[in-house]
Amino acid sequence: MTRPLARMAPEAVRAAPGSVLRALDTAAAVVLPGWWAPERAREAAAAVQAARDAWVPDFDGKQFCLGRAWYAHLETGRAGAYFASAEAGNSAVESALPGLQAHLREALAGFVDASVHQRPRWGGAGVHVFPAGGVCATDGGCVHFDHEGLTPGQRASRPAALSLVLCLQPPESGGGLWLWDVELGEPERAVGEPVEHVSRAGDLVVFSSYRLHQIQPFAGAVPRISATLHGAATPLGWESWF
Ligand SMILES: O=C(O)CCC(=O)C(=O)O
Ligand SMILES: [Fe+2]
Repeated sequence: MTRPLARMAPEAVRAAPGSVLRALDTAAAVVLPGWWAPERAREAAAAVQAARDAWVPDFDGKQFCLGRAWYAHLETGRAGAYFASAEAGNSAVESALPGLQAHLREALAGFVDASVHQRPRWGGAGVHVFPAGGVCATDGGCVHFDHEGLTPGQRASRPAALSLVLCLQPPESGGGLWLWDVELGEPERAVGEPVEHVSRAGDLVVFSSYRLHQIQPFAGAVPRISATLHGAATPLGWESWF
């Protein structure tokens, strides 16, 4: 059986700390339509585009990042560069989008009803830019779990771990997020149909970082821009990184 998406109103979620994490017991993802007003998201997307000089190319320019994305650095042999420049990345995000990193950390704290601290020396929330006409647009993203930032201890103990994706600029068409009813480490079995959410500017999607997902191909002349934060439960509240 395919797990459904749960759509929750931002006001209801703000009034009920922990409700997003609880909903994820049975949902593939929680969608918070209009977490930001569309104008706020559009202004943020414009600020990201104006900060072009601060973008870092990932995977040879298939995608770009404002801030530093750990998985992209890890997978391309730049782990050292990640830690050497995480602070500069955080400053670039803060300069283009003041308060975004703290905002997403606070949002996560409400979703799980726990304190959230930024992992020392790691990047805070950052922004992915998938160019119009690029590889992600034509082929879609890779099918993956968001597991790269989990420590070896977390891989073993498997604490709750969430990914937050805030849509700043949707593409003109396509570019939805597919999520499967498959979790990291499950024994191999037939995979059912995915569920899809096609975000509008300002929508926030929250899902287990252990859940298989993929960005769909997209069309049009504008890049697909999304802000992301990852978090996991620890014995002392939650920690977050990007
Ligand atoms: O932008 C999105 O919708 C998801 C991005 C994603 O899956 C990732 O960066 O790991
Ligand atoms: Fe992902």
